[in-house]
Amino acid sequence: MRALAVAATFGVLVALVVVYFIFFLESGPAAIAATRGSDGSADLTLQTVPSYGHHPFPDWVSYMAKDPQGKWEHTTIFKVPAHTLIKVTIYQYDGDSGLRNAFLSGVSGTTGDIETINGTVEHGINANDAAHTFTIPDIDVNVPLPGINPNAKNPCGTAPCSLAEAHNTITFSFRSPGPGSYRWQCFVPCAAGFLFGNGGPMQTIGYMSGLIEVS
Ligand SMILES: [Cu+2]
Repeated sequence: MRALAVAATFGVLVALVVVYFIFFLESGPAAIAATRGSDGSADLTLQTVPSYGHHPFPDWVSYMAKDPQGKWEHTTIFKVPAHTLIKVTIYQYDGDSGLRNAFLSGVSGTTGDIETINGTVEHGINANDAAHTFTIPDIDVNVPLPGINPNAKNPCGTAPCSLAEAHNTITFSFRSPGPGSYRWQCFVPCAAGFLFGNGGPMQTIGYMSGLIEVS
């Protein structure tokens, strides 16, 4: 009887571990592909939202990405071609949280080391004005995204946000590296309600971090 009980308990534990790994492996968001431009470049269109507004974490900040059909998807995994100019547009709808390290308020790794913010060329922003960053550490790309005016009358509530709601439009380009999987993330501690702003969406793929799959 004792051997049987031990074997049954062991079997249940093994089954739970298997289920855990299956959920872990399948819980990542689906990847979307960059749209190929006629000039050989590839386009990525993203938005940063103050609250996702849907299950399972409606009040978390998040990135969203536009798929080639023009539909907003809740993913942070992007497929881009290797050694290609990637043109990025980010519609930023969130208020500022500020950067702890002002170094990250400067633009690096983009074409000309610049970003354009609502049409104006900038080499960086005031560290206190940052809502999020788009950063790919392995290839030194860092782009700070300024928060919206705190007095804006039409802030976005639920993702995906629309262009009629208060936002900043940020554009920049960078050259993709060789094939591989590159981590990217936001470096603003923007996770409201978490210890030092760094839990929840800041440590969950699909919200404030993701992968750039280069092939
Ligand atoms: Cu962020």
